[in-house]
Amino acid sequence: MLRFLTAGESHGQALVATLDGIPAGLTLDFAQIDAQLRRRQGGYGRGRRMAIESDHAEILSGVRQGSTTGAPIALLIRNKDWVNWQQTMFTEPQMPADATGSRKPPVTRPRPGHADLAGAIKYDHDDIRDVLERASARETTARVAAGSVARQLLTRFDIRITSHVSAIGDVALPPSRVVTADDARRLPEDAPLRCVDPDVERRMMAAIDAARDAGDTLGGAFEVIATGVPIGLGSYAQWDRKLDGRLAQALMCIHAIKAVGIGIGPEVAVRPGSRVHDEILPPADDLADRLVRPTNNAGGLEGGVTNGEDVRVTGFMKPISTLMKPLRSVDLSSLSEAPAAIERSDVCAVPAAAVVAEAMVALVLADAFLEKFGGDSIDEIEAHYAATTDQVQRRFIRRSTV
Ligand code: EPS
Repeated sequence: MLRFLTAGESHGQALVATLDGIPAGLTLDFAQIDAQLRRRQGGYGRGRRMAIESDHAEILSGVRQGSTTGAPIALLIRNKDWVNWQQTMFTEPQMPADATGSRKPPVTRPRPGHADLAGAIKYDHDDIRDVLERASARETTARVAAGSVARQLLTRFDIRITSHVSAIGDVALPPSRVVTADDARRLPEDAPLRCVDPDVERRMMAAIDAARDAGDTLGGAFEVIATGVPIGLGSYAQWDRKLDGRLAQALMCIHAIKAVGIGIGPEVAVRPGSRVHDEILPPADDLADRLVRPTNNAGGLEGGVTNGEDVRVTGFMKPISTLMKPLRSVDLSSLSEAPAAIERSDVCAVPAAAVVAEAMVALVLADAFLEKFGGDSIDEIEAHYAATTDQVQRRFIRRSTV
């Protein structure tokens, strides 16, 4: 229902996203898109590039006088750094006479863990820059812009998405700590790492400082929480309709994410069933319109279908593969051993990845929402949504009070 593609290189002119399938009649708050882009740029441990950029999305199509028209929405985010790279990244056959910046030598020493080696072989490039420019996590700025539009559609139906950072390297929140959506929402946007425990956050920052001093990098984990998600998004009926599978793909395809957990995630493998599955209790009182689930280990998904509890998805990120103290590698031009290339980079980008993951979750939930309640205009969707919500509530309100 909802599709998007991105294009653009890290040091090219701009990133673009085309988002197709947003219904007509959604009033868009442009400032909200930039606010999400700003959140993605933050976080302790980022490198100097973020001081250059101040991402802003220009909306090129699909919106008229502030409202979506139902046509594809094209978004463009210019790279401010482009002025420093034109002599290296020009698209014309010959360098334009007015190209600014400098001419960078070819990159020939692949970084272990990066797309460099596999990409250079696959696409038959001698200069690894042809790989790394597109493989760069800079691309995620386009995802966040597209995700912000999806998010505004969800907000219209009171579905809200937040996140928090639960681990940086081996510094983590205690496993017993359940972070609520309200805990995460209370975090200030300019919090250094967006961790709900200030002591743990301080230790996380110290770990990032130590990694930076050692010329090393650090990964970590974050959790995305979506509230207000109606029952019945996704389906158990076919493998590619299971929403947990779709969410896992959406997080797994973010740069450097190596594992995804739903609810308590990998912990399900070690606990007995009695401590994994969330019991089902009757409605709290005669007017309550839903059953009670005292725990949410399932992360809001059973059988690949949302069950009305908060959707909780955790992403596990590996350390960034550009190391200032480089690992051993091979110079592809001579095939001799050589230290991996060093590009300007971040020491840790886990808080940024959490914001990207929020955007990806928004895109997947909006897609599943449109599948269930879809229509061509917001009014049509609102009517479908109201009718279904009413039907579900009627099942649970005790007959004596109806
Ligand atoms: C990245 C390297 C760094 C990061 C970049 C991702 O960029 P640069 O090489 O220009 O210093 O800052 O992330 C972003 C630019 C961004 O917007 O998130 C990489 O190699 O993946």
